[in-house]
Amino acid sequence: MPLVFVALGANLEQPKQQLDSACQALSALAQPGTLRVSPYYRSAPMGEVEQPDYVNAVASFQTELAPLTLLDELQRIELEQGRQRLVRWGPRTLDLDLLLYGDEIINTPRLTVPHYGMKQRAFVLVPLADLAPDLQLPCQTRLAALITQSMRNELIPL
Ligand code: A4P
Ligand code: MG
Repeated sequence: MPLVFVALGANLEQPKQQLDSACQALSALAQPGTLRVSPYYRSAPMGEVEQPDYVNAVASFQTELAPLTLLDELQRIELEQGRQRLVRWGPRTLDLDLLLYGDEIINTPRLTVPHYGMKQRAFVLVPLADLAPDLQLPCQTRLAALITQSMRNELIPL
């Protein structure tokens, strides 16, 4: 059964609680006993939109769900936690991005895996490495090779 990694981000309405609730919801998608969650980090907002700091983390679990079914479920959880899609890269109560689905490379109109931005984002790479320090990406790059000290300095552990 594939091991999947999901990035969590929130910067509205008690972001830390949003992540706690999201992890509870993710546990229902996971094979029992397989859900792991990284430490939470505070991170400055990426992008041009002025908005509050984010709380970010990464979760991993094994699942029987096919990729697009998993995406449906992630979007359902976002909506249940009050997500409104107003501005791209704008503030949100909860963002769940599918980072990795086993070793699969997926390019469909609704789903790109590995997630397109993950290799550049400290708030994704650092918690991902907390869970899986020896991970190798489907492109054969070692995760550890992508993480710099300045990326680590960008994040404040909560
Ligand atoms: N989609 C395609 N591939 C995926 C995937 N692997 N996982 C499609 C999830 N969704 C995927 O996403 C838009 C569409 O992407 C979806 O309909 C899905 O079919 P969205 O969640 O509706 O929109 P978005 O999140 O605003 O856009 P995007 O491009 O996903 O934004 P990002 O890249 O997630 O950036 N700063 C900090 N510090 N921390 C953050 O977490 N997040 C963002 C959002 C901006 N700044 C941030 C953070
Ligand atoms: Mg998103």
